[in-house]
Amino acid sequence: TTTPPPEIRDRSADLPPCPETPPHLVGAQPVEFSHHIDLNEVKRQNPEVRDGGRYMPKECKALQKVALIIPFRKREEHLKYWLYYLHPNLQRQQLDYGVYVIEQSGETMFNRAKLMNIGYAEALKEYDYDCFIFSDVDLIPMDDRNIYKCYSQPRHLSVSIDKFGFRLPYNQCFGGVSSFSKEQFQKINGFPNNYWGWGGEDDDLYNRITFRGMSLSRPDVVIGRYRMIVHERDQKNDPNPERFDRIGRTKLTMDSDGLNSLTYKVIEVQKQPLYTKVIVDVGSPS
Ligand code: UD2
Ligand code: MN
Repeated sequence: TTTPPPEIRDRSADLPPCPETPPHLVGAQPVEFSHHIDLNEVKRQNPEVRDGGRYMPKECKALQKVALIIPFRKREEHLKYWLYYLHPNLQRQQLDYGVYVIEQSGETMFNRAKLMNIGYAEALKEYDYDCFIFSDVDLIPMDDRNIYKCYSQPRHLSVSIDKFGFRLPYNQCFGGVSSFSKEQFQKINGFPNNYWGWGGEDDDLYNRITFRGMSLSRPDVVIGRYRMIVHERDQKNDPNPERFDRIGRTKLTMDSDGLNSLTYKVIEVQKQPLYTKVIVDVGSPS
């Protein structure tokens, strides 16, 4: 016989595929940041989320395997809200998903884009993900019809943020939350690794998409509503003075700076109840 024993068979293999439109979505929902979040409580409220922040629906076979990548340093409170609001959403969206918090160790200048590339590489070491959501830790969707999956084009999900009056600040804006299939992400060679400090890396990513002949997909401004937790600019994330020059050179740099030139050191991988934390040494500007 060629049938594997049941214990090594994929539990979801015999299930019907999940429907294109998840049946239990609630639509618009209130989001606020005044109450204190206890992660033990969040864990109890999400009993089906397994250690490391993994979940897959048991009623159907998920349409996509999604890794959520969050760049992180010293934003513990924001992360609590993110986990509190997103876990219930992602389960209602019937995704087979895992949450990866990529923490930059040390006090060097923050490098958001490189942390995203590292998250992509580390998530793929664990599971055969086919879709990657890159999300700031401080952005919470206000509508669960904004599905955290991949589309036929790279997607900008955070189109309508309270901080910007619920509209796009500029048309090429690509910051906040985005999604890429594995194929789309490889096609652009991932994020640039050489943006240290605040700004520009999201515009470089936008350039990469257009230079590879792709376009952006977006939800409408109602479904794409978000709240951003109010915060000051962090230490060691000062505006990058090189950003304007760099985004003018994406075409020349994108083939040699990205996934194919990524180097870093993993310091520790922690399986927390609601997420996987990967602490990394990203190096310093070269
Ligand atoms: C904008 C963009 C963001 C990024 C950034 C420039 C939107 C909605 N957001 O956000 O995607 O392009 O500008 O780099 O357009 N972080 C930490 N610890 C730190 C510093 C940063 O965890 O010390 C992480 C965290 O996930 C944070 C993200 O990096 O949300 C972006 O940093 P930010 O929130 O300070 O930047 P912001 O709000 O201007
Ligand atoms: Mn922010």
